Amino acid sequence: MKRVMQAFTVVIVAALGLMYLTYVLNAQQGYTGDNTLSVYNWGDYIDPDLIGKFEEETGIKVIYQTFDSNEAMLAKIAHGGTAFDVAIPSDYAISKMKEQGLLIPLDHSKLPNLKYIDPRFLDHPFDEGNKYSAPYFWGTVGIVFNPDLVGDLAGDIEFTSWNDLWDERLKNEIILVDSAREIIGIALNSLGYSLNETNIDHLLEAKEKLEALTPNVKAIVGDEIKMIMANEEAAIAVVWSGDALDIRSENDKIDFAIPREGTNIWFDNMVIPRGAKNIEGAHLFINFMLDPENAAQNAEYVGYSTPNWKALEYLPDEITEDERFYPGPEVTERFELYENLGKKMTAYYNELFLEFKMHRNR
Ligand code: N2P
Repeated sequence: MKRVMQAFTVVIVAALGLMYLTYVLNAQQGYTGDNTLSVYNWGDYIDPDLIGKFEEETGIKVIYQTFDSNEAMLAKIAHGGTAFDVAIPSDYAISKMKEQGLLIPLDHSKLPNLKYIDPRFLDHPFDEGNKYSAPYFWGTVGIVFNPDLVGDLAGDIEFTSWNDLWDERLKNEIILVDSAREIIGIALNSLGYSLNETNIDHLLEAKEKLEALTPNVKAIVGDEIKMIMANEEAAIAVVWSGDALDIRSENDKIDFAIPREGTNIWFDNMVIPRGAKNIEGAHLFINFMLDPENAAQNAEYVGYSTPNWKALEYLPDEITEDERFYPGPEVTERFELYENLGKKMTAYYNELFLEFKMHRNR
């Protein structure tokens, strides 16, 4: 009996030793828990090689899903059916998620690479002290155009004003990004109103103005915009700034303009949504994306502007010095950040956008 007990003790001690060793080895790699990490990001918004690199470095398998608007992302996370460990919403959506208790605070001690973020992109009112969010990409909304195709139709147009989109020579030539705030926003901008307008008369005026754009609108789509523009199937598109660079990498004729009335400036940040199953892994992922070399590789691949000052050193000067993609603070000061307009107003914007889309199909 004594011998059996001794053998039993040896086996238990060996098993515990093995468990401890695995733990230490994993911990050295910064990984002590679950083997998967569920990431929820915008479409076309990461270099897939970086996912592979992260998996190799940590032994964590990434399950990756995408969304194409903040509204779609918010609905899915608020519904709670799927647990995500990391998501990448924009500023006003982060403020909404905070308000609805949908975010888990970040542990800054696990994010040493935060020091590479330009202070200009930290501590914004949508998340003071970056308690819940770490910067990923930033940008604006503008007009991508093909000067040859526009030239054939209306050579004098350079899109210095949002109102140029309404020129009747541009019939069936404009592609719009399928996103409510952006599209209501171009009408608001063209009328000189705020992108956070809550005055119903002004909003109805904007909707009427949008409906007048209908003859010029060829399609309202998501990431397909890039293919349509690269293939020269349309002359003009309203898109987020980084998409312009991505299209340009396929077709160097393509140009990009930010109209003089101003535009939206946005900041997309990484967060950990409520219900996350791998909080440790989420911090590893966020810190990995904050690493300057990884951030530069990501920016080069997707075309968007990085908030990582150190990453800028690895990027071509012709891009980081281009004011359209890296506008300085004196320029962006004139741009407007979307505010969290509250449930009712957000629903109203969505409804106006839907009505515009329905009007097009009539
Ligand atoms: C689209 C990513 C755009 C993000 N692929 C705009 N916030």
